[in-house]
Amino acid sequence: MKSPIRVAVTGAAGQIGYALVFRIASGEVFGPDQPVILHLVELPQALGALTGVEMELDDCAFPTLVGIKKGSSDDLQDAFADCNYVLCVGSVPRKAGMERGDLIKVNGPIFVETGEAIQATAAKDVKVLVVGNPCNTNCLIAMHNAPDVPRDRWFAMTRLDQNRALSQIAKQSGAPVSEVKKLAIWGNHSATQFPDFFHAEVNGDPVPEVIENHDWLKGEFIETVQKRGAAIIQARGASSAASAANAALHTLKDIIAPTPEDDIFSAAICSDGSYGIDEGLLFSFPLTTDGTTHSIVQGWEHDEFAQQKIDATLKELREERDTVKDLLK
Ligand code: NAX
Repeated sequence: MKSPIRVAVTGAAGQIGYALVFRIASGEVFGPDQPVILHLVELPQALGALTGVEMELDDCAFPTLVGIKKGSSDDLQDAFADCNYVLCVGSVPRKAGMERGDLIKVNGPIFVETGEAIQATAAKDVKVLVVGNPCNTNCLIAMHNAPDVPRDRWFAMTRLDQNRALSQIAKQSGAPVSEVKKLAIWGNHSATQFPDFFHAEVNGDPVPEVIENHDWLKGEFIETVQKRGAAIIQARGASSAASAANAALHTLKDIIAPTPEDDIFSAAICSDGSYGIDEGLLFSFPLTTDGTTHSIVQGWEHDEFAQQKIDATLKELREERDTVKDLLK
């Protein structure tokens, strides 16, 4: 038996957390022969609810779950001690009347503490995935406050956007979702993101050839993906939870296993300056990995339409970075 890995999940008693931790415990991500110790982290007032989650995990009797540690957001250094993965799901949700800038300011200090604690006590090989919004900029803040943790360990989640885009293209083309590949998300996990249909393929053919209605691709498709989160809130009366948890697990699988040769995955990572994106910004790109080292897919050309979309999401991320500049070390 391998030695256990430790996976921390903040906001573990929230709706995404509840949809996430059982699947991690089941062995679905790290495999049936990889023991896992879960570090479940919550605000002090949610620790009671967290005990209920812990009891249910016990009651699943998962063979791969060999330990549970409960942690409080009051003591993140203890909560993240020796963790190999830290999934930052918990953050203050956007309330009615709150501007995006207000949300960034409320959540920023949480991610200062998160970064400091990861640097202080997490395992040397730690990888961090930020889900809590605004996830790109929260991740940027945490990364800056953990300067000793290499920059290729930081990810903010855009897999949900990628999956939403995959399923829209599958429906429109009539192909199964498994035949849609290379569908990248560029930029911010927000309504400015650019789901790049130009480089996507269905059964190996370019999407703009398979789907002849380019007005749909440039209009309704992009808008549906950009505004899917809001549409789900309206329909369900609550924000995406199962699909968001699924995307978080999907991202972990994306980064720990080699990418299939005919595909890419998307996550926001620390830009190296590729495609003219400011170095150091947390920006979503098309990525591939050998299971250890990921890299940005190079050489994709963008026409004027696509470049305008990328410029718009870049502008938004620069503004977010400026809003939190006091928190960046
Ligand atoms: P919930 O409000 O159901 O759960 C959040 C949980 O986090 C709560 O239990 C709360 O007690 C806890 N929490 C808050 N601050 C914390 C802190 N400082 N430390 C530890 N725990 C803390 O929200 P949920 O629906 O689970 O969403 C969680 C986050 O995911 C939100 O920020 C949401 O905006 C974000 N999302 C991100 C997505 C993405 O694609 N990147 C999509 C889904 C989701 O909207």
